[in-house]
Amino acid sequence: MSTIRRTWLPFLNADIPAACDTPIKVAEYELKLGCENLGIKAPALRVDPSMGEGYVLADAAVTGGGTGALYGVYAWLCAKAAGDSLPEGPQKPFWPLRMLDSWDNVDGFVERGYAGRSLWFEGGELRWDGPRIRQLGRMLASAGVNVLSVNNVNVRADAARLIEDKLPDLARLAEAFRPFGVRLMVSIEFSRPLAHGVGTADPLDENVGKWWKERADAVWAAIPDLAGFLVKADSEHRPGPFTYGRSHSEGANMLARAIAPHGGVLVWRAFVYNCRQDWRDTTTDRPKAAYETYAPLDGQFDDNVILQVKNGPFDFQVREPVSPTLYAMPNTRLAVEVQLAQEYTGQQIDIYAMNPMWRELTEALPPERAAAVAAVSNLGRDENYTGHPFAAANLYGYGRWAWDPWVDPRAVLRRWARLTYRLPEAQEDALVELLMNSRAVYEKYTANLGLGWMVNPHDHYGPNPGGYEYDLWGTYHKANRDAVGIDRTANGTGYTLQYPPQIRERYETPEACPDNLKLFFHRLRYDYRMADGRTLIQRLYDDHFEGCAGAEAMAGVLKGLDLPEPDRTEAAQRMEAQIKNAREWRDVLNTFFHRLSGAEDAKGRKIYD
Ligand code: GCV
Repeated sequence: MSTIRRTWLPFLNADIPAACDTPIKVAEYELKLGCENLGIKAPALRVDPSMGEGYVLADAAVTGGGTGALYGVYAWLCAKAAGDSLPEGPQKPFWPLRMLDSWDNVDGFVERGYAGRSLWFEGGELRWDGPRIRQLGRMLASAGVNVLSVNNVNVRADAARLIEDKLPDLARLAEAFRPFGVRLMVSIEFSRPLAHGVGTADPLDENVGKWWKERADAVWAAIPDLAGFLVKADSEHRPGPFTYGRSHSEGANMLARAIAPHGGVLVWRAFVYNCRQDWRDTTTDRPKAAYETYAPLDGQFDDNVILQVKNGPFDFQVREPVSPTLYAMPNTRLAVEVQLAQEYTGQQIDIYAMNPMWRELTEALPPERAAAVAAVSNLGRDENYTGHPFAAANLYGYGRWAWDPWVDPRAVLRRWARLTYRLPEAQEDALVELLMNSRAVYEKYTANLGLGWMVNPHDHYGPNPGGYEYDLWGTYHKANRDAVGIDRTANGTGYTLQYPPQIRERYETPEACPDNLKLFFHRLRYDYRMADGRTLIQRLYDDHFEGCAGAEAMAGVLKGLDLPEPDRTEAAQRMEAQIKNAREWRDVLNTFFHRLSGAEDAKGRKIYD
């Protein structure tokens, strides 16, 4: 018997019967269970199919379309449980596709997974625990996530079989998630026709198109509501149209046409760059790559193609400017991709709440620019699903942000904290502030002033300022004894020229550029004077010391919280690891810059020789 681990829905403390096989039946069940546990009178549940995913809440009634009724029930219960008033007027999601992308391999390993093995793959097979999947369905629906991509975008041979002989198993998984309004998506291998004797994967070859069309017909016959295919092509050694001298619109459109008759979307990732760069090559600047590949193709993608662009031009660093590709393609359906998996942001050991970061994204990029949103999942088989119990706030918060990109991050974190823990008021305030500041703290000890990539290569946890410096990945900071950073202005690599003029202006000079991105856009001398009068080197030292002290202060706050077990122990153990990590970052980065610059810390703190 698997455990129903408490989440942000502790009042839904029993397994949902498998017989609840539609969103309406789940809604009825949840409403009864939740109201019983909360000791309140259940409202009427009314279904109005014309409302789709939307709903209207009143004290006495929840009204919504099929999935909307389910969303409405969760919203109603959550508001009541939190002691908040019900939202007024019709509610509906901003983005119609709110995707969660799992990077699960069929052998059970999760690429960049920090919460255990896959929840649905093991030993090459699709295997899952019914109650756990239903609990996950409940979590996803209550957050508002409606698409789950099940397998890693790096599709290895066995995973390609998900749309072949493993299709019946995939159809069963789709069935398990369907009552929660969650449609599956599957990552496919662009070159797969080769494995079936087609002889080429050239997207303009008639037999290739025919092969994919037949595959799509079989896939949608088995899973009629499959959301679509997800593709990583010509990226980090994955096959793609470039092999055949074709463009990415030609590649994507071929696949899109195969699935269009079934209403599927073809999500094509824009994570394309030269991952075999010579560090001596100063003419290539990796952040420019996606724009160079895709901006010229604007308007050339079919209507059912969605180009999925990472939020920043590099790769989910702690802080990056918004990817210029997201401003450059008004005639293409775009999805913004964020990463819940804390690959570069503490690996679900260090606390890092993401809603404040997503809100900054909303402010920088009008949400209307994107047609959809996607997040790399932070889920795994750990009993609490997310490794760190607080990482659940990022799953919940992602759903809330995808529903309403203008949502107040503090309100989201407070809602999550209150529903999950119901702490005394002062403790809840302390937890919310801890979460709100967690990214700033982490940023200070690992990646201040926009300096990313000083991590241990490949693993991406812990400091290693030289780790990527002479490597192939195009991620250099070029620190020497005088200066650090890359000049990405018009006089440098020209990266800033990819932005519309009003955005470019913000970055073009070191004076205009916000501090938190200064060393992303500029190469500055250590004696450069920041606006507050400090030298750059002093600011580097100060931030590393302050970040580490911030982590230590978080530990003090955490100790004062009456969290229930096992969360208390799990959070405390991870906090200890976070402090060790923060000290390591502080000392390694300070020593690195001290050895290079020879500059003393104006405050005389300990910097190791
Ligand atoms: C799935 C980064 C990660 C890879 C990931 C890749 C991607 O490079 O380190 O693990 O591969 O991004 O987004 O495709």
